Amino acid sequence: MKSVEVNFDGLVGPNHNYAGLSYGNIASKKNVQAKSNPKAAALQGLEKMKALADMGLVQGVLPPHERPAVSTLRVLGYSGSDQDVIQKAWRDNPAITAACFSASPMWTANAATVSPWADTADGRTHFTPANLSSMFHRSYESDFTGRVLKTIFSDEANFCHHAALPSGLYFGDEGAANHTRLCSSHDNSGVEMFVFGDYKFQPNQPKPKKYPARQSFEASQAVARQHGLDPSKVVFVQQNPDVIDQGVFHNDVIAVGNTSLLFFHEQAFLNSAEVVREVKDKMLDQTMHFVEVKTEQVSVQAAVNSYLFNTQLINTSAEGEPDSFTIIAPTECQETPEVYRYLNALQQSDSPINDIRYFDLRQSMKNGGGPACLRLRVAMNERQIDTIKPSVFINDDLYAQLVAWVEKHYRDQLHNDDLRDPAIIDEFRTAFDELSRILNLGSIYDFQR
Ligand code: SUG
Repeated sequence: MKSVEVNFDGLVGPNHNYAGLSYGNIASKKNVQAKSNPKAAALQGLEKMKALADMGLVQGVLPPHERPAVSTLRVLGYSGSDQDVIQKAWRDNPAITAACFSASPMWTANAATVSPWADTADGRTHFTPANLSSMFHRSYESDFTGRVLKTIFSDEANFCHHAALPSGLYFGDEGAANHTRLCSSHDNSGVEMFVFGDYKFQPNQPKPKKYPARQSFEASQAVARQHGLDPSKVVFVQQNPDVIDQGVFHNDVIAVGNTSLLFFHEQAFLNSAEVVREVKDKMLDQTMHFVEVKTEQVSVQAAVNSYLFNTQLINTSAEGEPDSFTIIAPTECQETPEVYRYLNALQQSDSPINDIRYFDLRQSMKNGGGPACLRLRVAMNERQIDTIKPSVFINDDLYAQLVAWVEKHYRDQLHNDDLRDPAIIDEFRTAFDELSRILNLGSIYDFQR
């Protein structure tokens, strides 16, 4: 039964804003308090989804989370009506309240780690929502993420859902942003590569000095264990702590892989040569392409500014033909001269990367989220796809409905101070309520229950 890559992109919420919430994420810090354009952000994301669907990929959509996160503020001791909770919290604690308005769940590469059926002991596809413990505004995403994943991937014969790992830094887990599956085809078992920032239970190991390592070794190991992966097909790789200190807060800012291709910067890992050797060994006789970018070709700084490695690698290989890939890149790659030069040369070279398409995702990029951050990959076979409600898959009709929904409900300018407007809660809820009907997800939001 043929298996394919399905991307589930996060739909940007009407609350998209720049609050400077992510320490170690340079774009987030740089754009703090800038005016956002939620309408443009959502339309840019939808355009990418539509383009991938038009390329023949199965493209899904995940809904934005309810914001403001009244339930989180209640856990923090605020009470009364929803309006009371928000207004008291704004008066008392503007920083915490701003963090309860973030649209960060749009970056669904951080929603969960997914191990497809071909790799797992029980032949089901396993999901672990990421606890995102390292940043407060993301640390409460996992409950709703788990609810959405269980609603969409509801067939227990095909899908298995785990709880997020224990919260706190010991098991900090950032999901698929630090996980890559390499395989000859989605119908065959592959090698799952888990990239972590540091060890939490082993002293005297290298770690970043300036910015936090968001993913721990112990978290990566726990996810691999609970997904029932064969240890001889798993690779644990330490990120180079020096690049974390240069703004590489997730591995997907400096490396990306898909099926038979690993595209990475030479400084991405603590020991790149060892990574290549171990992947080759564990892939046994399956073909692998390694495209390693040298510092003299692209500096780490240029990679971080342009998000060269936060590109999507789309496998466009035809049966019986040599492997071939298309890169989905942000327009910042065209605007960063050394990166654009590199990409043009790459396309002409004998690497399997044959085509590059550029997308304007500036609204997301200004918070440190590129094309690959916006999608969660789930390789699925036809039987699994058939168990999923068609209402979450992008086609011309759903695309048109979502564009109309965005046009109707989203502002084209939002400043952080606007979030204090008491009327904004109803404005957002009206949009979320309508969306849950468009996507046919039932009463998924807290305010609907
Ligand atoms: O976690 N930015 C996100 C960006 C996530 C990118 N995802 C991947 N690389 N996979 C983060 O740092 C900024 C929000 C703000 O500052 O308003 C933010 O959360």
